[in-house]
Amino acid sequence: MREIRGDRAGKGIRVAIVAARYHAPVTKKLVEGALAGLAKHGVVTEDVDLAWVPGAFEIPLVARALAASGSYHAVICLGVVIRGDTAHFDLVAGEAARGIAQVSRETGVPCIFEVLATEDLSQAEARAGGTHGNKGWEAAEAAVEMASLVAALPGAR
Ligand code: INI
Repeated sequence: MREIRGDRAGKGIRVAIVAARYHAPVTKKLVEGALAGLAKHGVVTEDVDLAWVPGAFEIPLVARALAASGSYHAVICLGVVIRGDTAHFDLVAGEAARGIAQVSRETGVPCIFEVLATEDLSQAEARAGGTHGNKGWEAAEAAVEMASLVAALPGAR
């Protein structure tokens, strides 16, 4: 049996981050966490690009363009959707999740989903450098591992 694994050696891995400006103070913390996590795992700053979109609903379109460009080994999607803020919470959060998953499968480029969907602002803050860690950092680790795993799969270019 051969076990196929990714690792967390990020040197040479090019990453795009798509971040939603909605709830910007929290999303910025996620971005900071992602950048710190990428750097910790050896991804150099010159190999990271960051695109801001208005809200989580817009993430899939930009993620798709970046993933399809062939310029990146992984795309990290960051946003914050808070149930209390909108009647269309489920639509925004659902479309972001569905769209990002679709981009990943269609392009073959790992798209990491860290769009927080929480009941209130304090739950989001807790996951963006607070008591529950920083989901941006976790996204960075997932991006590096998935980029390495996809490169190790049979038939990988
Ligand atoms: N976008 C978010 O990223 N988070 C939210 O909590 C949110 N709320 O509450 O509505 C939100 N809405 C904007 C949406 O993502 C689009 O930008 C907008 O509908 C324009 O297409």
